[in-house]
Amino acid sequence: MNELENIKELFEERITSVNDLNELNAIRVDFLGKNGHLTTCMKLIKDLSNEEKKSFGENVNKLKTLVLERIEEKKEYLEEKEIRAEIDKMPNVDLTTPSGDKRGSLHPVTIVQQKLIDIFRSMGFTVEDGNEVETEYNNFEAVNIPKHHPARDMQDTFYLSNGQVLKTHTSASQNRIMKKYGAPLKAIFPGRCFRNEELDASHENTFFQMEGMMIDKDVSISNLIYFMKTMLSEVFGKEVNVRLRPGFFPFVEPGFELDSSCPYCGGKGCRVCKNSGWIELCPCGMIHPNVLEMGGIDPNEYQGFAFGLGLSRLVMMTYGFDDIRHLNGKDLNVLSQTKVK
Ligand code: FA5
Repeated sequence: MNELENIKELFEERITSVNDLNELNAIRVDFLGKNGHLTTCMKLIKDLSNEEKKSFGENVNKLKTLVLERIEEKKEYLEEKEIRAEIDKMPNVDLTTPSGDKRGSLHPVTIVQQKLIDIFRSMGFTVEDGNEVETEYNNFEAVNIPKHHPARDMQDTFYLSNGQVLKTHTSASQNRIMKKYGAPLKAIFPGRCFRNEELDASHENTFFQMEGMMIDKDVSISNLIYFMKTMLSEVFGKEVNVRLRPGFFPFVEPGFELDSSCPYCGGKGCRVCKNSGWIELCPCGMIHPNVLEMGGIDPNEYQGFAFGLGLSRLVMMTYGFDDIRHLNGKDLNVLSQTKVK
């Protein structure tokens, strides 16, 4: 017993004065190593009488637990002390201050998307999240594109082994949102879309759209024109005109391509509008009765419009990028929102 008390005293003395991790390791070896004080005590147990074995064994174990705990505590303390010493040696810099010119920035898509969200929120629309991986049903069937319908060819996508798809358009969320809110509803849902495309300056395999839907009693094409004109005038910071041309999408009837008068030349003709005075911006239309019905909304009672803005292309136009691929690239000129010409 005396022997154990001596070991404990010696341990306390050494652990209290230890100053670095090497010294701590030496203590561990001296007490718990192969020939350490405590290991030697353990070896003695076998030669004791049964009674002595029990109490001595218990006491050795208690001391061993204490030694292990104290070494662990000290280790944490010394490690932290070493890190602090390293930090103190470093030049006096505040790692939390922004780094002047090299400061990061939001991605242009995020900036334009945020602006659109603010505009639509101010007009009473809710903002919804969409999935990037969708069921084939939501992406196609629920927007009136049954299996083997030729419209599927316009949006070739990536099929996953579980039968789901990378969504080809934000319209894939229409069905879920109708089921979530029922009618009436006013919602926008921006999101990343994927298509198996030939890439060029205006086609990416990964790009952003922003969808919007308004469903209520007596909604007409006039409402669609009003909201689109207001949104585009806000985005471009000046009053623009819009015009509708016929467009085919199985999920709207009638369907349109909506053009905006060119905000850069005021309609006179320039490089951006390819001298036509108009820019093609936003496919849209009145929601097809089948689509409303599949979303659980009675088409005899409610009507609605939907649009699918090409957000990446709008960003290109807003910032003057000549190639959509900059948006998924790592060119710092793009990420810091300077014009790439
Ligand atoms: C659609 O995706 C329809 N879902 C839009 C819609 C919604 C119509 C609601 C009616 C009602 P479209 O395939 O034309 O339509 O794509 C819409 C916009 O997304 C295009 O005008 C274009 O700006 C953008 N877009 C389409 N494909 C790409 C691509 N590969 N790269 C970049 N932008 C693209």
